[in-house]
Amino acid sequence: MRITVLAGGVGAARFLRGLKAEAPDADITVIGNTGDDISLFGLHVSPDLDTVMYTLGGGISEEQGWGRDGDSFTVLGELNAYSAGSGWSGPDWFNLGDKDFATHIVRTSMLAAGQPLSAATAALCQRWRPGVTLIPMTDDWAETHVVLAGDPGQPGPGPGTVHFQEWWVRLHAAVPAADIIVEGAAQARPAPGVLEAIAAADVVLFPPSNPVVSIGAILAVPAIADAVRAKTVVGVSPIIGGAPVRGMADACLAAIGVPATAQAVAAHYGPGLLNGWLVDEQDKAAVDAPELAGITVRALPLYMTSLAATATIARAALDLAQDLRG
Ligand code: FO1
Repeated sequence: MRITVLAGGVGAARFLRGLKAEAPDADITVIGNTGDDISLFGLHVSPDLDTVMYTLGGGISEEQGWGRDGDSFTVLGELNAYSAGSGWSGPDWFNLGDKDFATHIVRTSMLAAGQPLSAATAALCQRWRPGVTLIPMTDDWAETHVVLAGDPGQPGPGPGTVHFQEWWVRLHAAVPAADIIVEGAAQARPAPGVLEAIAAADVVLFPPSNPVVSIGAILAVPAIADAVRAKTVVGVSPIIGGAPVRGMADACLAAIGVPATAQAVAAHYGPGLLNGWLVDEQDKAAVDAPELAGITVRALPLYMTSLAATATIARAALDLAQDLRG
């Protein structure tokens, strides 16, 4: 069975562990979000690609959901020491670990040698062996930026726009966002293998990733959205009981005017894209919601509290896809 998954960070990576356990013989291709990517200290950092690679490859920091297990932060401390008072300064709010730096150095050196991001990702996966084919959504530049909401009482230009990571990590998404834009996505081409993996898939899955900055960023690449629309797509709600299970997807949804409910997220994707939708039992009202006509909704426990629980969710997604394909 061929499964293609559009993946963001932590939620997707944990879901993929369950999917691999539930379908060990499946050929799984993961299309990873690169809108989160950021250049720091001259290095290209790909947080969502690394979270999938480390999680499935066994190198993830479990408590953080990002970065390497058992990492130290000596290099970052040294960089910050140079920032103080010298003519140079670098961000001190993005915690890059010493082991993690090696990943960004390998990636950046391959990019500097003219290799595309997809080749660098494949090279890094040679070490981690995640058990899936991990392909970035595009090899072109595409970056998620957040337009900060100005103070309605203040005339003049708003506070401006920041890189998603600065909003997410430094500002903790606490400053309201007026909009979230994936710069460059409209011109970006799918990376080699992306369209083929979508076309060849028996099912395309949306794991419980952030619908705006993860799944939404991948779908912002026009050719990808068009290819996905032609397939049977089953999604897993990242929102349970009106709140994101993890992260701050509600702040992202508010930025685009979508309520943080399992039903509203499915309606946001729409029946032209989404064919099946799994919601938690707390949201079972979505099963018969007229707003979701055209989308088959099923309710079951959605908390990924263990590998077995996650595998059960993955099984439900595959079964729904099977039923939808007839
Ligand atoms: N997220 C944080 O909240 N704080 C951090 O200091 C942080 C560092 C970091 C370093 C490498 C990396 O690959 C990811 C990192 N993240 C951090 C997560 C990152 O912001 C992700 O993009 C989000 O979790 C959304 O996927």
